Amino acid sequence: MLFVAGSVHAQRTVLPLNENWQFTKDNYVPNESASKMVNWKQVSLPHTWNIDDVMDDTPGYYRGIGWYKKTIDITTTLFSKNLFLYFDGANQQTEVYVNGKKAGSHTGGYTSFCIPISAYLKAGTGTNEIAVKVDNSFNENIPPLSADFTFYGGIYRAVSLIATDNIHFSLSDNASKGVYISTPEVSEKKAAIDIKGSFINASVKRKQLQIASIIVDKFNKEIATTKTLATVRPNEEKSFVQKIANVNTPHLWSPEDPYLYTIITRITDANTGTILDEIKNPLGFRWFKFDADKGFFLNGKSYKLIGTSRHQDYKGMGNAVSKKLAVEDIAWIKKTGSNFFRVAHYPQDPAVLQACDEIGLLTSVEIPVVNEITESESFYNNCKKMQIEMIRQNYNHPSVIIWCYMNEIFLKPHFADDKERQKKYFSAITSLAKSLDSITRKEDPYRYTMIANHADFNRYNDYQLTTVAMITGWNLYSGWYSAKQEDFPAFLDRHHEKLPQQPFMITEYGADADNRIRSIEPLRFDKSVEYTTKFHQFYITEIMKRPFVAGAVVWNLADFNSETRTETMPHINNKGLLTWDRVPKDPYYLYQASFLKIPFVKISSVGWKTRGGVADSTGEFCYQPLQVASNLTALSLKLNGAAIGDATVQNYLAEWNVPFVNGVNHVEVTGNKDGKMYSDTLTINFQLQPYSFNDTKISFKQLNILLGAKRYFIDDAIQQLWIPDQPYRSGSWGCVGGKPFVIENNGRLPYGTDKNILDTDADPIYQTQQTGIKEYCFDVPAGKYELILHFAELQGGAVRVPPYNLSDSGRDEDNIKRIFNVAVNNVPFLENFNMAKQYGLAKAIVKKTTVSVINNTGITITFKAIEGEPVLNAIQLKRLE
Ligand code: GCB
Repeated sequence: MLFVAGSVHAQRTVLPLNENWQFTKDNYVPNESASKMVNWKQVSLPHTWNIDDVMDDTPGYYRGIGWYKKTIDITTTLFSKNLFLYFDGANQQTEVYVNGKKAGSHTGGYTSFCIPISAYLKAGTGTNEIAVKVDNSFNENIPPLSADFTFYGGIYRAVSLIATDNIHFSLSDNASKGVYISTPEVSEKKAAIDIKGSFINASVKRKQLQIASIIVDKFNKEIATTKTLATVRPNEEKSFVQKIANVNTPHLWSPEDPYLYTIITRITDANTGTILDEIKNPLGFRWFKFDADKGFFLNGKSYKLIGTSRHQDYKGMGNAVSKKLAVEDIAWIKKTGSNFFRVAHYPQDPAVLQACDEIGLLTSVEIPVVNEITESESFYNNCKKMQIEMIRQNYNHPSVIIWCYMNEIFLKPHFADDKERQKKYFSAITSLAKSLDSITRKEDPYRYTMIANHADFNRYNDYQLTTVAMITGWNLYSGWYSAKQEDFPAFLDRHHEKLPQQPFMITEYGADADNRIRSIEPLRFDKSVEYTTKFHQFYITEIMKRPFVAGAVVWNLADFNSETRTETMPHINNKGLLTWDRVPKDPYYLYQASFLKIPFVKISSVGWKTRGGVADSTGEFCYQPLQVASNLTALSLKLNGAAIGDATVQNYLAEWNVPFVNGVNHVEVTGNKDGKMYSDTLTINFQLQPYSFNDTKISFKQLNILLGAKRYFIDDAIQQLWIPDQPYRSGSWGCVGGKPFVIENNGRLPYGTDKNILDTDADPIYQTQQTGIKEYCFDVPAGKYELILHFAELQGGAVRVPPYNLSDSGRDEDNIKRIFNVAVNNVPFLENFNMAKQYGLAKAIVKKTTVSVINNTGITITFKAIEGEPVLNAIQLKRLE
């Protein structure tokens, strides 16, 4: 129910309409009694119906129709107004019904839309039903067709009811504000402002009106005003143009000082003086340019654009993220020391750009034309409509400097088997790009245009996608998807050499880091945080060396859902500097160290607080690396009060090999800048494993071991630490025989598989394996032990290829027969064990037993092949008595 308190004044009222909606996936016919059988569930907005099914083990998620309905009260005062429903966004096709009649519809999941509803309303309490049909089915005419993110369905942004006077600024212009502000001339000395817009007279009378635009500063002090008189006939829509030519010594807007004026545009009845409608817009004075040699300039000063992208997605919420959380994300970006935000791959909640204006982040915004196109008029028209909606809805944000309209559009090249046809398809993309570019320049001559390409330089260049837009964007992943990091600087130099006139920026770069995975021997695609930290360090260094690189954008601010992904955290893209629920990973701190202008010292391995490892031969320590991100030159480290040593900070990182002791380790790092001390501390809980089980210094409690892996895994759900395997050593423990499982002919994973392991969220426990294992031994002393063996059949079956995967064409793995017996201290434990047959492929299998060890015989687990090679994925041993 919507209650409108008190009177509604002449100016517009905006009432939030987010509570008490009913939702169903059943068939519904608005306002028909036959629909009474529908099962409704009460929800509030923002809402998506895909929170759970994008995370389960069943591939795919619901892409279809959902209905929302709600009853609203329309008081007589409200009834006399012009009423509109304003949707911040719904994915992706929406039809709006009022009292059973279709009032409007919208195509596209990422731009706002506004539906006039007055004609369908009745005055009264509880008498008006709003029903909204939302459909997120695949539609070949609506971008995005495919992408590395999830197309969650629902009214996933806020809805409001706008009530205006009969005379109001246009609400029918692509859900824009109806008023467009631009600053065609800005300098330190003076600025000129253009105000354009249109208004409507929906009354039956001819009216004489005054349109005034008033600029006020931060303190609400009037700076300049312009007024225009207009006469409007009944039902006439009229446009207006105003100019304020001389704002002297404007306070400039910049990331360091995001000073905003407000521009109030007002319609007044010229005869009575009543204010009929009023709109407020932010106004920021800045000028900027891109230069192919020197990069980007704002207000005459050289800037390297540094920032991240972001998806509107959060753990447990899908894309139905509140405005508050969206705004917090903007603060996370700003706090890296960034000055830029690529709003990719689609326009986001209106609160996002407002926050960028206020906090001081420059932005580029884009429509979701990703990976591929459909060669149809309908597809082209939807792209154009989206581009126009995006520009008009976001035109007044001073933070926006670039409009973008395509991302990696050659990633999924159609017609691979028909080269002639393929050329036509590519040319169709070029003409779509040209028409989107020219629409954009016409809509907004004051900003730049951009396309984000992937690293296939020649193809994009051959089809002019390097030069159609004013700036070329490159998404570069050398050292991640492709093997060699050094290809990254080489690519930058190549662009500059081949296209010396064309400004460019790196629109994406990044590597996955699963915050639960750590490694002392980090390798590409092991998903360890350590690999990714080094990756970013290398990239930052190369980016900063080259003035012609206008900017660089990390992919991504936070981990996000991409339903088709598998890997260590199925359904999640782990390229975030933050986790999905916004916990900073080590590289986040590297960015702070690199770009914050204040002295900075932070133990960046902060996520690796639960550690463990085998003691060295002294039995007292285990050496492991610890990283600190800092912009100081040198730092010193103490462990439990004792000095460990000094380290020079190199490219914003300092590293120590720390002799951790069993139990609590207090680490303190300090540094000095201009006579001032800066420090950080961290407490690490280290589970030291005895060098030899006979060692009396440390008593053995529990071991959790990953086989065939060089990584540590912290199962954060239960704070359990898993350490990598070691070859068996007498007096200790380890594996005998076999080798780590590696996917055949795979150019990426150094070990293990990337398949989703069913029935577990701790996939890394099962994704690696020792193949051909003969024995596993623990030379433990007498006692009672719990032994748990973890298995999964990693070999066999077809592997789906997610849409982002370019050089990987998917695979059909050979199914193999594997039958073996397992015995524990010669007692049969598993017989004729056939994982594929008994459990299925890639399924987590847990086998538990207790073992009593008498005397010093230890525990020996033997694996005997019946067919194929025996395997073991992980093993746990716990002392019970
Ligand atoms: C890209 C895409 C982005 C993906 C990213 C990745 O190039 O533009 O949508 O998420 O790579 O992580 O693979």
